Amino acid sequence: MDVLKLRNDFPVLRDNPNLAYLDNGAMALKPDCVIDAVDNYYRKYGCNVHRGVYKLSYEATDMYEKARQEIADFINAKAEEVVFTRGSSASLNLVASSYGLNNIKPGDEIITSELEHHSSHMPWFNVAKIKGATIKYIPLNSEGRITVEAFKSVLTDKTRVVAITYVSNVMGYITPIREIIKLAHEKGAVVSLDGAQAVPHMKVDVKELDCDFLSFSGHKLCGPTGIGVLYGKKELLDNMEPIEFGGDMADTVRRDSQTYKATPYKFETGTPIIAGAIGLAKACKYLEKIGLDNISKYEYELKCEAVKELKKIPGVKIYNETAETGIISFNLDGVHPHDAASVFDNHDVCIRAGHHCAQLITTWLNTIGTVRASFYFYNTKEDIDKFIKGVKEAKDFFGGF
Ligand code: 7TS
Repeated sequence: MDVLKLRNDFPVLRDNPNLAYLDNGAMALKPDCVIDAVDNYYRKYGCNVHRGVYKLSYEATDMYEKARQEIADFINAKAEEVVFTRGSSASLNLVASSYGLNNIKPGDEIITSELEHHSSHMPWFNVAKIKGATIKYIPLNSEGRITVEAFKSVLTDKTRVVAITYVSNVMGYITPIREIIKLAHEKGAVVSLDGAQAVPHMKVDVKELDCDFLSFSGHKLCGPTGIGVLYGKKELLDNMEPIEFGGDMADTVRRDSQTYKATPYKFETGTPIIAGAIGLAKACKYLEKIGLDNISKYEYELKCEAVKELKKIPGVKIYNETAETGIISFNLDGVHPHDAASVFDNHDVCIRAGHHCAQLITTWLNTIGTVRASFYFYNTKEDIDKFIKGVKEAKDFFGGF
């Protein structure tokens, strides 16, 4: 993996050579090939799909459906199992609103965890409230991890759904998901996996995992904003009701009846996110070329190097030293995470601070928030140097905690 060559694919990095972009957990930067794919659609096609009876629209439809197939290949799914959404939040909500509201009954149990992003946990909290079901939290171990043993301790015959993250956006831990999915299936429960922080960084194969649903966002894997994916097993999607109704998803509409198109179209109401899908397919190809295994290995190395340097600075509390991914969450003694982040900004280091839309885990950590550095394949040792310099300057600035 030639990182310096790869960096050159990114206009933001070319235009800002001093920038250390370490906010990849929030969003990844976009390479030329993705921007060009979006640009090409708007310049050369710019028309709608699935409805025009003219060549230009047929071609745009082909591009859009080819994108679906390529994205399906990326996660080893079938094209009809890929529903385009606005992003992870929309995908996770779709599962809860469609599968959840139609299948959960009073007394049923939904297992989730305190490592969830709000978008994974809150839709099920809502379902539980409406349907009279119970939410059960997997007890985290002393490091804040989900273990298989802890999962077993909350799994019962009443478990109907497991809504769980694959990689935590705050702690960067990888959930032991294969075992959990197997155990959940033995009880007849379905698993809604939040892949927002996993799919961009490691090889994810839905067939191998046997997950029932997988949600992820395009913008975190070098794709455009406004596009995401809900993967669902075909037999589940086929039996689910749409949650939005109208254009393009309808089959027949009469005064006293309405029917819908087949999966996945029945979930894609209105004009779809055409440029987004085309750009996302290009991003998947781009990442595949680099190699997902190379990406995860490299990010982990960067994280280990940064942790080693951080540990030399007194007053730095790292919350997730053993994370297997490229995410570091930490705080500086006595310094509000947002204050620390503004010092980093003065040094052209982009990081995120706060609760990261995961208040259950920041509460568990007994803090109002953390400072988070999150790496991607285009980050370098120089970025780490700038980051560590930022930590030292913050320490000096706030009075050498
Ligand atoms: N799930 C996880 C694990 C996430 O990290 C995020 C976004 C989402 C769901 C929601 O994704 P969206 O594309 O619908 O917004 N996480 C973050 C983050 O950590 N910093 O900014 C956004």
